[in-house]
Amino acid sequence: MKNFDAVKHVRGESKFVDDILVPEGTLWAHVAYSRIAHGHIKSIDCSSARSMAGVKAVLLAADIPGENQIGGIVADEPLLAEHSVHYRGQPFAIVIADSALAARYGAEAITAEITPLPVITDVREAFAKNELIIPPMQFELGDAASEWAHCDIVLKGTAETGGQEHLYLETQGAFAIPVEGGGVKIVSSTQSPTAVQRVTAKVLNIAMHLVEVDVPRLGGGFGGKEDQATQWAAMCALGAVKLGRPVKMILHRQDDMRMTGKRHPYVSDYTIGLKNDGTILAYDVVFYQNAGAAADLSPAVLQRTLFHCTNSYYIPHVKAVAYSCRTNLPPNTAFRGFGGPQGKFVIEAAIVAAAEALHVEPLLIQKKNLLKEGDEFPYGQVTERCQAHACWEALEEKSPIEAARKRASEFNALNEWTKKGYAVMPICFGISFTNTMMNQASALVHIYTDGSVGVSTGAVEMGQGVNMKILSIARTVFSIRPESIKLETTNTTRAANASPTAASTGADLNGMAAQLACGVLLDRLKRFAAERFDQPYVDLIDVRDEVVYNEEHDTGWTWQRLVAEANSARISLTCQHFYATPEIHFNRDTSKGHPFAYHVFGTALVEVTLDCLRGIYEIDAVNVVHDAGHSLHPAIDLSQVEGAVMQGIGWMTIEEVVYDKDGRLLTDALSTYKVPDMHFAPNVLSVDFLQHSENPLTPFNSKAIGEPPFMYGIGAYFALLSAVKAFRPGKQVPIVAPLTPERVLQALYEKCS
Ligand code: MTE
Ligand code: LUZ
Ligand code: MOS
Repeated sequence: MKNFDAVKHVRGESKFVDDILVPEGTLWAHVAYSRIAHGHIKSIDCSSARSMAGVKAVLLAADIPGENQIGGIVADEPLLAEHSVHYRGQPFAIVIADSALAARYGAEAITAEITPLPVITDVREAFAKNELIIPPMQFELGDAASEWAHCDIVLKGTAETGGQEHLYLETQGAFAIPVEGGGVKIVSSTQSPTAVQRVTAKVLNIAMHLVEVDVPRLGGGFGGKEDQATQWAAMCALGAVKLGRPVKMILHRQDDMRMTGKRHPYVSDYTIGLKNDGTILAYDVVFYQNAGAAADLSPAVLQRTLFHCTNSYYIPHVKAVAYSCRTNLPPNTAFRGFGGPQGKFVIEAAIVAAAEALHVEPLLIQKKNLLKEGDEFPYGQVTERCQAHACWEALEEKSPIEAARKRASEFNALNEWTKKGYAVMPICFGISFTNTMMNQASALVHIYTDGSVGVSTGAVEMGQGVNMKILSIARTVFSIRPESIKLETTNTTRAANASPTAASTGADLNGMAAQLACGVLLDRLKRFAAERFDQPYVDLIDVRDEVVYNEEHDTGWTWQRLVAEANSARISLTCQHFYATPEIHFNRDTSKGHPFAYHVFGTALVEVTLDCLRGIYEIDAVNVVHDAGHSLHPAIDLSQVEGAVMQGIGWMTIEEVVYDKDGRLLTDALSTYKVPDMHFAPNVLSVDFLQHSENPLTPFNSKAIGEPPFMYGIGAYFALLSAVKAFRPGKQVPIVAPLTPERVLQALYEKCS
């Protein structure tokens, strides 16, 4: 089945928020934001803005009828700054005007007098000043402190990873229409319609049932719209209710880059202890997360860093501590991998350092310590259906690692100014929201009297193909043509109290709910048919390819006939179903439990070539064996892996988010923020799916795919590092990502201290 969205996307027919035909009387909103990273607001002067042509209103914190609060996990973030500002780009006023341009000019005419306060951008400085968002978190297995004595070598090190701009093609935006009774209908580009509904109701001081949120699709989210799409929708809703007119806001790219949070940068200190044979005995790690100026999703991200701090390895003694540190940067937020990549980077850095000390290839240590069935994670869960070795071995067969090692060493012996490097990157990623309560979803399925089907769930389509996957589930259950099924927009009145489409669980949770709902409807129809055909055993009625069979005989009834007859017999053709992941639990006090429904495994081999004169590089080949279970849609899953790999490589190599010491984003446009393009993509990006991987907790044994393959990109960093070391053997290179060409040149030519 082709992804039905593809044709519309290519023709430009898909409708995003900015494409909606607006009714007459629609107004446009634009935000005025702080140009200072930290300070007290003395006054805000809106007088000239208010008198400008086309400007209908300027709204400030005082105009909010309900709570001026958008914080999800911690209530620490106002919708509009009132007394103080905490980052550059923090909104403090909304200008509403009769054109987008007038609103923008209005916003530019607003001036704020702000008394500056000291600005912190550095995470270590924030930690030293005890600027913590939440108390520290800790995961512990065994007793690392007393294990060092049993190790042959013990190494200490530091590793840093940078931020990352989401760069969804569709910038943040929303459109709100006032409705009778004081309510509002919002079309939002959000991964979490329910969060938009909840926060808008709170801000407007109205009941949630007065706020309807509709999400047709997103032009990408990548986590950047899990929490941070809410504020723009709430602002539009505020304007719509205040002025009684529809209000629309679409952020300009540069404003979006300045105002919204990104992937969390981390600085981490580790100690790793091994035996001479490469067995890892103990690992101690402290993570310092740069949260930005408010909590947003940082505590959950921080915790996932701990969940994934040992990546794909079994380490018997682990102590991992994590601090979420407050700085004067825009609040950082969810981004594909959700803290997992930051955790995995550090253990990989530790293994590479250990390999150098033991004079072995890192892959020997990686393979030696790979998770096996029954191994315990630091959070107490035990591996089940562990595919770590299966993926590694399948990769060996597909693309022998020894051959890559030989290619590199032979090439490097012959070439002085160009060096090749390679790295293996195994992954293991837990699937479920780590907050157990969030692992629930619902589906509402209507069969119409002509046999066509409409499916609504809480899942948001953001390019990841979740609609197509749910469609294929419904099609498999009903055994009807895909054209007969439509995935409806995601709407809070059809799927209430939905979790965000995040944590890669969209297809798992909503797919299960849809499968159950379709199953109930089919069963109802079969029972009805059994009665009509005097068949005492319902199981002997079958619907296949839109034909109804009784004991394998064609009854002459089509699917359409069955549906129409059932309707005439007054049988309900609608079903709503709920799904909650069974068996999962987690004790937050002890940090032990069984938080994940299952784990996704995989292994990648990354090969690179480094130009040691210019510091630039090419990613030659990425070979992947990935565990997608029984893929619901192999073409979609393939593209998810390909996209995630490129996004991961970008994070590790050329994507560099830079703030100056005053908290000003210097990389606020695509001229200064570099992302991978087709030329940067590897010549070979080959993905094989692991065969025979079962996974009973999902629709048809599938596995979540959205985030895990992002982490293969980490292999690019260590492949490049190995090429650097081939040019300068023994050089102690600071482990700082991204490894931009500038950093490569420093590593290649900096004098040894
Ligand atoms: N793919 C596309 N094309 N666009 C996106 O925004 N988001 C990623 C991933 N793949 C994203 C994407 C992230 S961060 C997540 S959590 C998952 O998709 C969410 O969708 P799923 O749960 O349906 O896999
Ligand atoms: N969001 C969230 C997530 O709220 N909890 C999670 O565990 C998670 N994991 C990945 C991505 N988003
Ligand atoms: Mo994805 S970071 O869970 O939206």
